[in-house]
Amino acid sequence: MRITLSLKSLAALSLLGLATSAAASTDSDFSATEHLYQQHCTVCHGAQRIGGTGPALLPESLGRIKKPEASKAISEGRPASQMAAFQDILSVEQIENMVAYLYTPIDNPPTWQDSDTRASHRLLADQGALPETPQHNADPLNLFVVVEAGTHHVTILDGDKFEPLTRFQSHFALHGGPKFSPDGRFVYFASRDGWVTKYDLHNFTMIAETRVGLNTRNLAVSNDGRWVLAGNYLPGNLVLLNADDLTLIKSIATVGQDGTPSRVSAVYTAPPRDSFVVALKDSHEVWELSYAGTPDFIPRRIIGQDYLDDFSFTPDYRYLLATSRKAHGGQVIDLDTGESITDIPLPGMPHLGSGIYWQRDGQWIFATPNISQGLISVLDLKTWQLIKEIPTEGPGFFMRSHENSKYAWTDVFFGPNQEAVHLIDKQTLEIAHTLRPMPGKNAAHVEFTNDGSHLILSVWDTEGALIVYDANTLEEVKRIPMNKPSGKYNVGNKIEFAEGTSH
Ligand code: DHE
Repeated sequence: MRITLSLKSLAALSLLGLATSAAASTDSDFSATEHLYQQHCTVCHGAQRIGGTGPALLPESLGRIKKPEASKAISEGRPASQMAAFQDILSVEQIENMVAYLYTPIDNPPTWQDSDTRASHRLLADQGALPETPQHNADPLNLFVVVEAGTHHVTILDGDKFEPLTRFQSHFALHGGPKFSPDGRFVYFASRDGWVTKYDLHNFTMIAETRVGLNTRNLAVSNDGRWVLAGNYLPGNLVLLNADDLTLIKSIATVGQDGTPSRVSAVYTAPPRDSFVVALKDSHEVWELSYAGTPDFIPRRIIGQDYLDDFSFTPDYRYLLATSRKAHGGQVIDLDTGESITDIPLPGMPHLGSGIYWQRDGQWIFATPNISQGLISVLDLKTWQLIKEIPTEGPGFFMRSHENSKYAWTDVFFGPNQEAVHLIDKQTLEIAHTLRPMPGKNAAHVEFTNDGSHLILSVWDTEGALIVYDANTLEEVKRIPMNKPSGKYNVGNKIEFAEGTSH
């Protein structure tokens, strides 16, 4: 039931900076719900519900989630996210009121236009005046870019000595892998609240920043180093930037061919195809935007069998492997022909963006963690047959390996055993070792050095650490205390699109 707000409650809301017309059952319910939102939700979802570390909570962004599902997410939390369970904190009625509130449009929905992007742009250094060679003594291809989620900082680490070289503040809640210029000199970050930044790893200097939207998914850099493409949830669009200085080239509204506006699930570069590949979240479409020659960035639309939340490529970038909610499994899209193959046997909620591939008996295979079940699915990339399901101590988030390592490392991010990390033998497909780097604390993301001799693991805790292991003996080499270190990215591995790392 939609109730008109009293002037008093509108005034109270306006004091809170929230012009809204939420529909709870009465004015006082509404006001109470509003306070509950402020108390429990703002820190992750933003005061104006436009998202922060958590997604935006506006009717526009909740379109694909039915109300009972939203209610369940509030009560029980959400796997694979920081979303906590509120069933012991809020009553059933309070949760229902919250759902009604979230599905009510706000009076002045926040917008973000090209003019806002242009106005936000800042050039922070004159790139042309900076030295073109590394102004440090470390191997530039063995640097690690470490995202410290707890403090919103980034540390640049020497990957031979495992010593921090510099540290700087980032925008709020960096998410997804930072991406690099093809020579490894520049790194580009995207924050959940829409900021794209460019940083010079030769000179340890921030070059430029631009805000491309209110809620951003991730970004990709073209293989020729000329373009940056960011994908947004809010507004639902792609934003193309000049990679030199991050000035806006154009924004492209992500509207399906049937006219449905869509958020962007993810955008990646496909180097052998000279193109960006984009998955739309609210339409069954994959877009390919070529950046070869003098590109017009008009998307080629490929129609999938189902929504695509995230995806992985095959090693030759011909096929894209995505989840399919309809088939309760996976769908494979041939990027050359645009045709789809469905019924790929992937149970639960595979986290395909974290999947990795390697060779076994001369055949490419692909393994993906699963964020709802304690198993790793292993597929043959030629036949798309499931080779094995490897049981783990709980659902996992990330997977990593290196072509010189015999193990694929995977965490147990969710559930009571989150302190564990499994090392899967890449040939026998058995768990060869289970480590518990800091008992009681969440062992998470792993990244290898460029030569694969060592790796760094994040212990995701306010009193967490980076732990350096010898990749062969599995001995701990070093421990660097850190507040919630999340992803780490080795420059060489990333620019080589090395086997075992993320795209
Ligand atoms: Fe991520 C990568 C989507 C929640 C940490 N995550 C990605 C990518 C996507 C994605 C599409 C690949 C982008 C890229 O590398 O360019 N993540 C999602 C979600 O949809 C999900 C489940 C819910 C959401 O709210 O977005 C989600 N992710 C999380 C978290 O809760 C994590 C653990 C903490 C955080 O920072 O929010 C988290 N995601 C990461 C990290 C990567 C990532 C560290 C990069 C991994 C890599 O090795 O490249």
